[in-house]
Amino acid sequence: MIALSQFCQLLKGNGIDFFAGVPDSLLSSFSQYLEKSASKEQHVITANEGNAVALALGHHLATASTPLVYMQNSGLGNAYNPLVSLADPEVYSIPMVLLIGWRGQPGVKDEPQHKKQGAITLSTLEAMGIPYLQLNANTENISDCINELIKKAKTDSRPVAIVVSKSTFLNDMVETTSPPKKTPLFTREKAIELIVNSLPKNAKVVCTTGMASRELFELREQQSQPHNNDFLTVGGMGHASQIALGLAMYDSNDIVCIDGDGAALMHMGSLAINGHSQLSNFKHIVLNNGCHDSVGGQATLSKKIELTNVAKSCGYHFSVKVTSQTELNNVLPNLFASSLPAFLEVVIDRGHRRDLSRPTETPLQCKLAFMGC
Ligand SMILES: Cc1ncc(C[n+]2csc(CCOP(=O)(O)OP(=O)(O)O)c2C)c(N)n1
Repeated sequence: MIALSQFCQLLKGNGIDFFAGVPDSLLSSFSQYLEKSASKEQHVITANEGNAVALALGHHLATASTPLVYMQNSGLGNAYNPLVSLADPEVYSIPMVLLIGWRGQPGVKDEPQHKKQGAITLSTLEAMGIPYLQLNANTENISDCINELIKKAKTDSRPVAIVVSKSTFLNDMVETTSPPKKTPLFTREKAIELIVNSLPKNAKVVCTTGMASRELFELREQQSQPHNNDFLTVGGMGHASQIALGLAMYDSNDIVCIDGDGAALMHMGSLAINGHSQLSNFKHIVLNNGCHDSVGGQATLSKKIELTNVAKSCGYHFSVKVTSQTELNNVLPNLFASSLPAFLEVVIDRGHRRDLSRPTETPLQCKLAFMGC
């Protein structure tokens, strides 16, 4: 494994001191390092990966330095446009280092949603003309390789990428034994249970990326309920509410989107489209734990903004925030009774069970069951 301290030292030695990105579980130790050592002028967790590239670009314009943008490879799609139509050497020619967590790497066991993205990660970078270095626990001469790659970014004034395999970094910098946490008061899992138990008859659920979908799947198993009313947005983070809207337009049942705060922020423009849809059967619930809990708990800004005001401004007719189980139970009937698009923010604690299982049905099986095929 590569000591995180050595890697960070190499970045520092190359003058890299500005970071923007969306967290990834493979890079969670790097996120912890940034949390500990970078000031808020040096590190921004952005809403999506394209934003991170744009922010880094702006940073370069202001300082002429070479920033680092980190992401999971599933975020490459979000980053693609500003990379090829702005940062590319044929346009503004901006030096930056992309640090990309390689989920779904061929030969490494991973979830179905990561397979394709993992298989095409290197060829996508090649098609984009982005020189890259693969970093894994066995990479030799990492100093030379990284120094050379960053030199290329600077001399050619272009984006370059470091593609990081699973279990590459040895976290030798951050205290890994966290202090004993108090038992969470109101978990995402509990919120999902209360929502599911109050769903109107025939309601369909579109659930967001990450642990929420795993928790929903497990809950249905525990309650011996079928999965055919649930669509799990296992990939495409941030798109659950538009999937729900697409459904709600042509399915008269109640369509309930269970969203995450990080996901809702990632493509917040969707709220305007949802809110103005005028659909009585569209219900949007954001479970706000103020962080990207599924990939390491890195902070979002969602507890610092009034999501209910955003939703109201975006045209949602009903927009309410609750902070306890009792409030949630009380408000759910009103949410479901709303005759225009309705929004509910549920403030919850961070954290999830370590022994949470994974969906045992394939995405294709789930889709067919959901569509009643
Ligand atoms: C485009 C994209 N970027 C990053 C990820 C990695 N990822 C998976 S879940 C997740 C966090 C989601 O946070 P939030 O919506 O707040 O839900 P929580 O995990 O807190 O329940 C991230 C960043 C991804 N799947 N897709």
